[in-house]
Amino acid sequence: MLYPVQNDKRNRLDLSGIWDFRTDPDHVGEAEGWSRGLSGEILPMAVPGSWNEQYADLFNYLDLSWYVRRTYVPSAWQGQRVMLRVGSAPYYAEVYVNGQKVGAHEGGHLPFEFDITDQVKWDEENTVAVSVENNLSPQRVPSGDMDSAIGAFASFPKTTYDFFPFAGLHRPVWLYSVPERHIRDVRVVTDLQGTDGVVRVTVHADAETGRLDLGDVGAHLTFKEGVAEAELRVLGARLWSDKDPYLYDLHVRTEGDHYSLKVGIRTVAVEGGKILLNGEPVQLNGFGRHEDFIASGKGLNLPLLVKDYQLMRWTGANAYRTSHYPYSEEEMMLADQEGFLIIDEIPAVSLNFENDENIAARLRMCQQQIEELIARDKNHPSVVMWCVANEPMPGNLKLAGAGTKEDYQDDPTAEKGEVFLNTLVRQAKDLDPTRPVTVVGLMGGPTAWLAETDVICINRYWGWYILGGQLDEARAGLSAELDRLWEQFGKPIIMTEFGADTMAGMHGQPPVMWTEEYQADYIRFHLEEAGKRDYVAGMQVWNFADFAAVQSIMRVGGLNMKGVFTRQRTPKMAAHVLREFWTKGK
Ligand code: BDP
Repeated sequence: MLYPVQNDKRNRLDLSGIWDFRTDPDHVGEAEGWSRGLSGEILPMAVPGSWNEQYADLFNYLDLSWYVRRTYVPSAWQGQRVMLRVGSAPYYAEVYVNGQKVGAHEGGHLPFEFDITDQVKWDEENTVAVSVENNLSPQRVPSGDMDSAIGAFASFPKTTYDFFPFAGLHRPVWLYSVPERHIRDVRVVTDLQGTDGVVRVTVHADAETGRLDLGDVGAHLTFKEGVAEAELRVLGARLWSDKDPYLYDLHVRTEGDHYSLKVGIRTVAVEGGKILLNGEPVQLNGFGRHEDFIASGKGLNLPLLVKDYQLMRWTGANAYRTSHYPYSEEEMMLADQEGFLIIDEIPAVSLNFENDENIAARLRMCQQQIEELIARDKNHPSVVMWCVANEPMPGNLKLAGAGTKEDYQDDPTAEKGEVFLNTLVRQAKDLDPTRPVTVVGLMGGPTAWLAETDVICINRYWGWYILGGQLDEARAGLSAELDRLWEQFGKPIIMTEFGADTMAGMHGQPPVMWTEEYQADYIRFHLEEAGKRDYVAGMQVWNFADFAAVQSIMRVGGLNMKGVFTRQRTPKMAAHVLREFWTKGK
């Protein structure tokens, strides 16, 4: 799937703006023809955006809702294929044009599109309607509405994770047009030979011949059954890296079509305890994050993107993980441009393996998400790793355990989880053999679940969920565990989460939990211990900023407060500690 572009052959019309909106708790909208226009209690609703943040009354509403917008389609587009593309609509969406259903999509955070050429009216306004619901269900990924979340983790809404399950049209809805005979897909893989960059391009198109151009290098394309391949050699290439994120413009032209994209020439590899970018060891230091902000919720918010990148750079970070779902394509493009190294994650957070029917449904969804994510993000130089699950959960978790086979010998979910996760890891490797693949492991979870991954990614809360208030003991626990994992796997380790909830403005001497001093000391000891170990290939703090959480006794004021910035993006003391470590010598 290609990101729509505006150029000499293609057109794009952004339908972002204020749409008509109405909730449909009784599910009568389809029968009553709401797809042709809403009546009754219509609310103005911004797209992109989450409805939960725009109206207090809708804060906890996750059920069916309708969005409707009218638009002309420019007559200059006649003769082209017209597509309707939705950037993200968690969780299940149906799309209508002029009252006719053109398709449906399941799963949030990934784009989908339909060819609506036959539905378009050229001389009058067209009605675009999207119905969306984000009901929580054990068969969805991520899952919800399950009884397993009890005790301290019981939350409202009833999720299996702590971030708020925002709903709505979170990314732009576009109309775009392509020539009748068009380029369907482009895949770019880059390699290095000495100082030369090798750019291998595969183009899928309805065409006989075509051309590639990248700077002053070009190649002819000859299509066979809709596919053409060519290799470009860039002598003395300027490589893409976090320090110099240089991008080349690649133009693909066929008889009737033209598509261009940015290409970063770089390689990623794993060797022993190191991650290599262009053959040199690199550290992935930064954050776990969320798409989350006041008023926009999980909606694409461009000024916020730019600001967040600026703040991450200020700390000295060069990496982050798209915890716990794919982020917007605009975000990925900014990462290419700004030189961030991304661990790109599907929405598989807190998978569990307890009911065979649910397991099968979740596996199907995870496989779809991996396919859609790799199709979407495969050409971004910033994406250096795929992550196919965050904190899969054994039935009988040994929170502070070592996660050995013996620890889990009486837990049947250990085996089921292993089969499930290995299936995902292998799928990602098959679809993209050029990037490492990981699973982010839960504290105390079975370490066997990480065995097939290329990089050992671990979330650990030494000094928070265990040994809270006891930073010396926590430091010893962390150190011993890091060394044990290195001994067990001999692969690079990234701490993809470690963090302490901190109420901005709360101080203490001695530094007790929840104070800014505690978070600062907590982060400091983690970075010190990591710095002593060559095999630690990155430290990613949980979280970049405070974010909206489901309500529970664990989350003050509806927020997870492990951010080193507040939700409004003011720094806590810990942000300065990161800056001290990560900008040293820069
Ligand atoms: C980890 C999860 C993350 C949570 C975090 C926390 O991966 O989504 O927000 O813990 O509890 O278990 O703060």
